[in-house]
Amino acid sequence: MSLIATDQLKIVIGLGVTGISCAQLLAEKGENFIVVDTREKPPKLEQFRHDYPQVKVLLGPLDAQLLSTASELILSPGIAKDDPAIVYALNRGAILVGDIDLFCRQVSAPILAISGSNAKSTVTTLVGEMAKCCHLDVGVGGNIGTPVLDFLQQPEKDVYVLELSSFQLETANDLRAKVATVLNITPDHLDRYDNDFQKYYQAKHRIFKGCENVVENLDDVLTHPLVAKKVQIYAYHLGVSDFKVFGLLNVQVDGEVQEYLALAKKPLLATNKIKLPGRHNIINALAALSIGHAAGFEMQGMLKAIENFQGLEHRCQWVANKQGVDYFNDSKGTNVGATVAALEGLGATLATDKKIVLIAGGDGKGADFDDLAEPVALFVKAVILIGADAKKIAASVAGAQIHYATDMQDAVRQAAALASAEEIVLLSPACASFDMFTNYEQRGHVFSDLARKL
Ligand code: UMA
Ligand code: ADP
Repeated sequence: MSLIATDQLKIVIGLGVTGISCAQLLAEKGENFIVVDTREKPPKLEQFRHDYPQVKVLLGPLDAQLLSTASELILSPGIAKDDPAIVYALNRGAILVGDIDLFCRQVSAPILAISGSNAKSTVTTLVGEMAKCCHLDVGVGGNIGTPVLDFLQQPEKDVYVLELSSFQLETANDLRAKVATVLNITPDHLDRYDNDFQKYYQAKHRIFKGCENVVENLDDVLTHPLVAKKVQIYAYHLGVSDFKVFGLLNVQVDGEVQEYLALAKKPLLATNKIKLPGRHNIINALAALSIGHAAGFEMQGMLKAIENFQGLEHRCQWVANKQGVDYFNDSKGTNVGATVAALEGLGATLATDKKIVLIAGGDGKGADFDDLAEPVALFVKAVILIGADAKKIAASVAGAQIHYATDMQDAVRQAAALASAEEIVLLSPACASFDMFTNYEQRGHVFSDLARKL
């Protein structure tokens, strides 16, 4: 077989929602392509075969020889680009692209691109709500769920707000976002990056390639981009607002000090009007404001969106009050940085003698849990551990009161016995759920149902 790449064949790698959206685009364009997936039975295989009977689908380990016959490899985010078969094909002249680049080539509306280790879905959704309140027709998609190419099935929007994962950014060369931001960076997905935090950081910072405006979180130095001087920089932090910097401002109202979101030392919205729980959500509101401002959204519409926004399920979501104890479902807290933010964010809202009972544990994805020690010491009364990495977490928070639970029911029962009125029971696992649950949503539902039934 000739190993020389032809300019005819394109290969879509992965038959998940991204791969299917890529296949749809190529089929509509009449391109010559096949689809491969390493799994023996990708979940949507039957449906795909039904919808695209003419498209060849090959399953099983990636075949380096086959891939090297393609002119273009269209890679799904769930597959790493350093897979040996892919590297082999690239060395023989194949070009690597992802769905984000294919999308950017097709649309001319501005793209607001949002990445970060945590808070992406919350901020992306809130920026989308801001766009709506500013009477813009908006598409909200990417890692949050809707593959970006699905937007090509509809008339072009006024603006696209895209949540982008490091996996998606690995193959994004042509993003040229109107506004690009990395909200925060703490270790996650290190199993995909050879345990090398710098590789993960570099993948995230690809979001800034060719962008017009950047938004920087001054509280996290790792979000500061290396960009050309002509790129406009907007910034925010949880400190005092300054000229061009979104932040906070204390204002005297009826003899009382009231905290406001602010810009250029002008108060915008009282922070007690924000419905999302926890201090960490104040920085999320400031991030969304800065992104919207950089995109040219009108201020009143943005503030109305913040006031109306109830937050997303499984993200420090209040689910019940039983015997005076508030129960929060933060099942989406799937890494250490997220749980640290949830503890600090909710802990700051408690009276000094009140504490959090934390339910944590699961599959830690190879993470180091040591950063949990400080917020646990400050805000946590007891830690109830579940799942595969329970012992590893216990070793990192050794000074804390630790209990083990056999399952979520046992964990919630123990938490209810430990928490007192005006305290909090928080599920924020710092881990993926796959060792005990189908996904983080199921884990969150199980916890919430148990809490409501107490
Ligand atoms: N897979 C294989 N072999 C293949 C192809 C995929 O084993 O040949 C596995 C992957 O390792 C992964 C799963 O199948 O476990 C799905 O991978 P995929 O690339 O087909 O994923 P999609 O269904 O296209 O969904 C992707 C994102 N998934 C991933 O990045 C793993 C979705 O984010 C995203 O919503 C969707 O595109 C639309 O843009 C999910 C996610 O978990 C929610 N993202 C990670 C996160 O948020 O932490 C990054
Ligand atoms: P992502 O899409 O990046 O996973 P989400 O908005 O779904 O982000 O939030 C995931 C988790 O991140 C939340 O459940 C919470 O524990 C944590 N989190 C929320 N805001 C922040 C923040 N500003 N910094 C760090 N962690 C946060």
